[in-house]
Amino acid sequence: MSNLTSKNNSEPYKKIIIAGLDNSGKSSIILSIIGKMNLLNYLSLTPTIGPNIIDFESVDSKFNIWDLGGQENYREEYLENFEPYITGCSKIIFVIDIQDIQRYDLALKYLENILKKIQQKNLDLDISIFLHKYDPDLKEIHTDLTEDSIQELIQKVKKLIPEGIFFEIYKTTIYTIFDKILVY
Ligand SMILES: Nc1nc2c(ncn2[C@@H]2O[C@H](COP(=O)(O)OP(=O)(O)OP(=O)(O)O)[C@@H](O)[C@H]2O)c(=O)[nH]1
Ligand SMILES: [Mg+2]
Repeated sequence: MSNLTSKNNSEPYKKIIIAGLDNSGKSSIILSIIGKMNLLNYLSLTPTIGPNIIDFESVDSKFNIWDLGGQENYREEYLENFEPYITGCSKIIFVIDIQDIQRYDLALKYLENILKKIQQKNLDLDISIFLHKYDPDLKEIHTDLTEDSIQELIQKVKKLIPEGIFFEIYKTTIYTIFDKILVY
């Protein structure tokens, strides 16, 4: 995916950050959001190197989507100096791979660290949490994933989000042409 910079129109872009651990599915989600849903696009994705900014125009709005590649060294870099990322940002999408049970705690820690940065700045933005890879046959493949364990994860997420920040939690998957179900 290339960086596009088509700022030839005066209408402001809405800045959206999409963050989460490596391999959680962020770049795949972006392909779904921007409508590049052919299989080859998904299959040719490689781990994102640092931040990748994608300009996207829908019928009535324009967006800069900041895809923050989630490998550990990049995560540390962002958190060391988060200012350029959150400046002007109106929404953060935080992606948790629901199938990566072993790394829930690591994902939650990363979310917590990002939330701390937001609190320090008193920013006016909202947060969407995507419980991603919530594929149609999820519970058949992952018999260790029960409704209870998912509810527990949702409760942990809710606890982390400070009072006064608007948030929503969704189940998402690229397998049903991007299904998005509001769960809270
Ligand atoms: N089962 C399943 N796999 C998915 C889904 N979405 C993405 N994937 C797969 O997850 C892997 C990682 O996807 P990416 O979109 O590259 O993940 P990423 O979060 O951008 O990773 P980094 O760029 O390293 O931060 C790929 O093999 C995708 O095909 C999904 O909804 N379900
Ligand atoms: Mg990526």
